[in-house]
Amino acid sequence: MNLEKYLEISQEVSAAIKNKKAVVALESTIISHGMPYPKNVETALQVEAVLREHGTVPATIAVIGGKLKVGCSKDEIEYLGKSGAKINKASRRDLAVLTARRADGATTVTTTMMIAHMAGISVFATGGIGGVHRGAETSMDISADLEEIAHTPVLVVCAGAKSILDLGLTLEYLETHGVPVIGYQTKELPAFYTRHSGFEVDYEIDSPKKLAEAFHTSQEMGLCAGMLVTNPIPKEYSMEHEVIEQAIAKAVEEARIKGIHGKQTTPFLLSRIKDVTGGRSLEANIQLVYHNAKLAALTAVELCKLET
Ligand code: PSU
Ligand code: MN
Repeated sequence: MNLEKYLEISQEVSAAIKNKKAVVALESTIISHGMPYPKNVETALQVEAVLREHGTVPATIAVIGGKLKVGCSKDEIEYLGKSGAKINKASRRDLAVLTARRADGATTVTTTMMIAHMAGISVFATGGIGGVHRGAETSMDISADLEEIAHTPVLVVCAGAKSILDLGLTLEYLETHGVPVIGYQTKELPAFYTRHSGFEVDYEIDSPKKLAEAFHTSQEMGLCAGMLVTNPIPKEYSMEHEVIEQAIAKAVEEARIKGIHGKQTTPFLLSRIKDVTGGRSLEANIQLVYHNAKLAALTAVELCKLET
């Protein structure tokens, strides 16, 4: 192994890790592919501010010029946001080739977890994870995120999964691969834009301290596995079930007609849902990311206490 050749940790993040201060990882696909410019950059900077407000150091992760960056600068975040879809969406299969080419890559949940773990960061906040897509029984479109959460020891805080996915199959897949799905102060799996999905989570946990204890136990036992915390969008920002379901159905049908597939699917659906809802889905998306960042920060602080 010669990881140091590739890994570039910012001074601030590296000092925090050394001094056992809480650090929370953030992904960059959400910046380059998940939201339009300039809202993506504003959100990325604001989510870092939320992490700081709650006593942690943010580490936005991306591949830039063949370096695995942990703790992107303001300029790098601006670059990732402005370049948008021109930046490759980098999942596990892309990481080595992009890095060898000295290329850029926007990291998904998968590669953000991988790089966070390489750097020694164990808490990660995002919006939504990838999962088993509707129609996966014929398309076999299953996000690499699920596999990664199964075997990379990082605690991922998200707002559940969007119903652009088949939530029932996503839960089955996670169960098979041994991922505990935890509801934060809820027994029901939240569905990203809405607080309800009709599916139960495996465990309800009601405090950051208890979340940290569960993850710490997994670490101490050497399970070498991730954990998925699903945090419902705050009521005031959640969307009506009917509105969002119709928008999703429309977007999914358009993707089918246009033959959108593979890594283009999620960005295409997100952008169409935003247009169909007149931008409301984007606002909900931004708010739930802040909400998740806060919970991730509080949990990371508790985890630090257990680790010292
Ligand atoms: N869900 C969202 N917004 C996103 C993504 C998912 O609500 O930006 C991104 C994440 O980076 C996630 C990736 O890891 O899409 C999943 O892509 P795929 O389904 O191609 O694995
Ligand atoms: Mn996919």
